[in-house]
Amino acid sequence: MVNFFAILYINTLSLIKTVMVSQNSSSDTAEREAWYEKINAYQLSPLWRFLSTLVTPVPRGACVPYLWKFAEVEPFVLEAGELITAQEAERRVLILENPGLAGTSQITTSLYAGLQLVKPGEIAPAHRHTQSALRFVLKGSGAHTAVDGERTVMRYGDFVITPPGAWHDHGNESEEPMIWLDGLDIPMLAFYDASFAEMYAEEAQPESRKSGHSLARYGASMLPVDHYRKGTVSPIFNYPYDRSREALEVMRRQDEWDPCHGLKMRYINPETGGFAMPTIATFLQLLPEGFKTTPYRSTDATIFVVVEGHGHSVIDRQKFEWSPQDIFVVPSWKNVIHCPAEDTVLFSYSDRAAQQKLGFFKEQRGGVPQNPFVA
Ligand code: GTQ
Repeated sequence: MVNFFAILYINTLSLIKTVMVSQNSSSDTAEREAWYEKINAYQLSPLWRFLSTLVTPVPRGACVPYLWKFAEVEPFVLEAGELITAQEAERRVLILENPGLAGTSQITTSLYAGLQLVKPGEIAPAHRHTQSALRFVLKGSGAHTAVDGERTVMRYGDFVITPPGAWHDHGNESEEPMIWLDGLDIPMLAFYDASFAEMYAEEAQPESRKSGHSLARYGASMLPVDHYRKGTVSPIFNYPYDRSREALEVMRRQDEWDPCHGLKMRYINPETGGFAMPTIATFLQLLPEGFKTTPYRSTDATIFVVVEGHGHSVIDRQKFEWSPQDIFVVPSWKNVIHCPAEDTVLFSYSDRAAQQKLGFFKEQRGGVPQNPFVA
């Protein structure tokens, strides 16, 4: 790893030198300028003027660290519930937009996040789309999502999947409003220009399987005898928090804490052992009181949700205080350390599932100083 980064730094140095020479705009004579304009009419442009911004020595996206305090934004989510119905809005969601990505509806360069409200008695009508969606429940208990004919009742901390192309509607037959975080790969599908969506003929899809069926069939460390891999997405679509939390609690007794992550698990597709979703990786981690993580950075900008505990994180040298239900973003290649003031559970999601499949995911542990040649 050290050698790899040493080589990276040397390469970076030579790249910067090349770029400095070629980017010196004062060397762009009037003759060159006129020529650039001439070829521009033919939809051509000289790479040497853009190389350094196209092929950067380290990730240099516009995404910035940010934290949403649930207590601050929840009133607005509830106010939205007075302004418009779930039926009219189709999805009544407040988008969490990264301040560095204004106007894009993105929380990171590749991912979307929003806070969805479903009030008692409401239905968010059935539709389907090529985007993958996850729900992470933040408030309320007892509302449901229906996916491909099966309903799942949702509770605090549950991680729920809507696979690409699957019909889904949300309903709330409980007595209280429900709020969850939506995480989708909308920017990725937009990048590939591969978005398709349609409404279902009815408001809610018919129930064709009993609630709990998928979890029983696929979530008990068994698969039906003749079941072989069917697709790219997990057949489990609700990973209940009580099960995942219990697993972390039992494992902590071994006292095997990772310096960067505490006790961190990834949600899997039981058919393959791969990530539960094709493009989005999801994780749940336990950090014990007083644990201070070692700096860590990776190329998958990550959205964290505080499920339990108070504390703070330092992201790219900025401090963010958090408490339960807060949501924060760690951009690509920015160092993060977590400092829980009490036992803490963090849920997180990122595009690591996609990056690993495509072969460019990188991570670095231990807080090696920033490349000094990069501002
Ligand atoms: O619940 O299907 O936040 O389609 C954005 C787009 C939620 C959903 C969002 C969606 C949904």
